[in-house]
Amino acid sequence: MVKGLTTAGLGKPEFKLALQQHDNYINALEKCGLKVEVLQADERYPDSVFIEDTALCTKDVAIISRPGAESRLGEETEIEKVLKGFYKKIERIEFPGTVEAGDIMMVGSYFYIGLSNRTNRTGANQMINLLERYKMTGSVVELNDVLHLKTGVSYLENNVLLAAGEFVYHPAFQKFEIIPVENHEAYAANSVWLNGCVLVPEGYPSARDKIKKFGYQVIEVDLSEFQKLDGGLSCLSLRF
Ligand code: CIR
Repeated sequence: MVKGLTTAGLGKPEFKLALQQHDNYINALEKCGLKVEVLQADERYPDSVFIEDTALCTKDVAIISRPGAESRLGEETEIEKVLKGFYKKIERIEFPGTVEAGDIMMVGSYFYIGLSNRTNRTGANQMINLLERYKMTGSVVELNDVLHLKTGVSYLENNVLLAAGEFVYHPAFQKFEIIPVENHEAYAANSVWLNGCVLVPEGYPSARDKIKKFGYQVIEVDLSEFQKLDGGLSCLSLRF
């Protein structure tokens, strides 16, 4: 993972510390009541720890994505093999479509799909068509400043949306009650709601306190070594 893609300028991750942080992340998921299956490292793909990008897992179907980053193409084939053990129905994004599922935010049966450097319009349209085949739907959101949609926005259920930067006043999201994350804490905008708990990256006290004020139980996880690779809290797991 130390060879993963990055624009963060925060230096190389410290591998041992990353392993510890990964263990703590798993413990936090389990604390929220999840059963966790940990996959073996795949040394061919330094970014494969950011497993969220490789598939969209819905209730009835898993949709295997097709990474927009060249070096990540192939990760999805491995994940498909694993998801076959959990899903009867598997669909796929096909060439020339690209989708990284970090660009997809689930709000019930509605999915917001970020158009980014990694997710193109063809891929997003394929995704929406597939969702509609399974009685779900979605729409696209254009991004300007972040890697993936969920780098800057997270749905915390109960009509509450945690948002930073370009998403705080984005017209697509004004129907939600927005918890604004300050710019210097923008990394915390990628938090995850799980069974009523919210996992928040450690080191962002203002965001943490705002989320607490909304009545959520908060669990903090230090992910500094993954942040060095532009990865957030949601990216490290597929949750279904
Ligand atoms: C990448 O650039 O693809 C990885 N270094 C980070 C991916 C982060 N994934 C995510 O935000 N869902």
